[in-house]
Amino acid sequence: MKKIFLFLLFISQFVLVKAQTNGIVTYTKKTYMIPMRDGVKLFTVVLSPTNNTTPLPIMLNRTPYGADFPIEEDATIDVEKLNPYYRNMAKDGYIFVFQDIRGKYKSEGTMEIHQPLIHATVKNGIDESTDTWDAVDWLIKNIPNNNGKAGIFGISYPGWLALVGSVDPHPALKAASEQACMSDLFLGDDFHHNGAFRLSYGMEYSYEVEHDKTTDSDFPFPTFDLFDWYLKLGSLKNVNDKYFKGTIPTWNNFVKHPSYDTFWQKNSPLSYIHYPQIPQLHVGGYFDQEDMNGPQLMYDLMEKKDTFNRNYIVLGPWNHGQWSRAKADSLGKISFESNTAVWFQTLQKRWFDYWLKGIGDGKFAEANCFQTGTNEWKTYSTWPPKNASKTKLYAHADHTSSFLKPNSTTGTVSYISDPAKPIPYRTQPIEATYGYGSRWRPWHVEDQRFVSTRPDVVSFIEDSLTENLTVTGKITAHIFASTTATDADFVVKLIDVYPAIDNKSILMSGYQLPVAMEVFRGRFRKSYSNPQPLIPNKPEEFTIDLHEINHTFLKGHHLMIQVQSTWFPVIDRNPQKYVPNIFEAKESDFIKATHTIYCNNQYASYVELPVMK
Ligand code: PG9
Repeated sequence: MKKIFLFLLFISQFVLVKAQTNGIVTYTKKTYMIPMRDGVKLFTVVLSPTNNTTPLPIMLNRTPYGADFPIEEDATIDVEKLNPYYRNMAKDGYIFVFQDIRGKYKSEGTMEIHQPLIHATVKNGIDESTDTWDAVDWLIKNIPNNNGKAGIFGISYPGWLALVGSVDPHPALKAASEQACMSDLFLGDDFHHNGAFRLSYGMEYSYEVEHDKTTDSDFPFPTFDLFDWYLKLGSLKNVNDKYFKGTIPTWNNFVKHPSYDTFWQKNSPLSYIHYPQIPQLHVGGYFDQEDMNGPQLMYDLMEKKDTFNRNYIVLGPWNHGQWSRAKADSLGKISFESNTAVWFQTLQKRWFDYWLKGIGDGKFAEANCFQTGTNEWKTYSTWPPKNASKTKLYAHADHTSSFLKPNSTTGTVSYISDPAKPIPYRTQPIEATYGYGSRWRPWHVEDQRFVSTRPDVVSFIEDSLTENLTVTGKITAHIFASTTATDADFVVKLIDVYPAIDNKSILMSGYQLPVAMEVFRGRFRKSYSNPQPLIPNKPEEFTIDLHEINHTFLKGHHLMIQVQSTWFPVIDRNPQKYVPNIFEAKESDFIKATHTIYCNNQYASYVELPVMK
């Protein structure tokens, strides 16, 4: 997420949807420098309904991406020009507050990306939770006509800020909605997935936020298509040697902490978030290209201790933050057959109206999870639902997959993985992540036919389904594999293959939609903290969490398992020769290797599916 999105957050006049306002026609802008407990002042924009005299709740959004927007102090803005994300709330009256976090844009202080909460353990410790507390305290005391209640919401980094802002909250903070927060930056989400480093994202994002604290910065790439640029970059040590020169703290941390050491463990919300202290609505997208894990893991974590029933989740068919747009009826070529953004924004309003204004009966479904395939919203009293039965989809050596375990004692499938010829993770050109024309946002639903025929991609396809098959909950791959080298990555995809002639939409015929996919870095198979080399030619089990989905494979479609070992440049190249720190690998450490997937009775590779009865 970056500034361009935040800009839209404020003035989306290009997507006007005319609707009846409930009396509120304009909002007035005021700005403040709000003092924190250590004297650092944070730049804050307040939008209040013009000439409001009714006590209204405060909705807080804290951000590293620039809270200000280009209208003058005391100027008014037409309610219809506010972002659709919260426009329906604005029409009924809220006081919206946008705040630059310390160290970014117009706020004082210093920042480094995503620091852990420390206030509970360090005397006089300051963190984003205490800053939220101080901001709420000041707002409640100083903003005219507030009703003494505040809510906090946000997407991505602001989603994480909503999550941590509701830890040890100010008594006036009554409800929160973390949306696409990140859960653990080593195990999943933005910077690493299962220990594999997200190169293009990690490099471009850390530069964006930390190169110049007063703005967002685009790395000055000399080419449009970055596939070759990243390939020629060679070893990751060249990033600091040639470009960053040690000036980007988050990059330096990547280099210093190549495994799940105490730095990452302390940094992880999994270590400092325990239970929902106020009502929390987690919101996530199945196809979120940045923070797919966070909402699922945070819901799950808090749910274990949700004694007051304050913990709720919404999962939709979305990419990163897509629910905040005016329209979300499709992603790439995948149609959702309804405007899911409007559906969500209506729920979001109901949620905050209840907790902050006392409107409604407060009956919210525990889980609202869109079902892709059938394209229907479903509600569940537990998430994932308990009535799914775990079913194994096996890979067979003849490149088929089926629910039957292989009989043969010998089946295997091998391929050569060459770090010099990595597989693109999406079709070229690989535009800069947030650059002009970037197709970063829909890549999770890209048709996989562009790689399926490569010799270093192996596929296992099932017969066409004779009836619909609904898979709801966590998908886990169990891949038995070996390599001729001493390290390897395994990318596993569960793919919905559309019929050769799709009568529903002929243009979708044969489409290969990845409904779940993830990478695993082999060295971490036993421990993320103590990586170990693979033993050449020894089959081992790699257990890979492919996250939660809710998908119906329609009658006539096929299920397909696909495995490959490079996903470039979103994932850095595993040298395949084990070295203690891949950020310091030499060019000569990057070697070709033959990887073997085992598909036999002794070592049966499979993907476990929670199939709904
Ligand atoms: N995904 C972004 C992020 C990066 C790193 C940490 C937290 C968030 C974002 O969109 O804000």
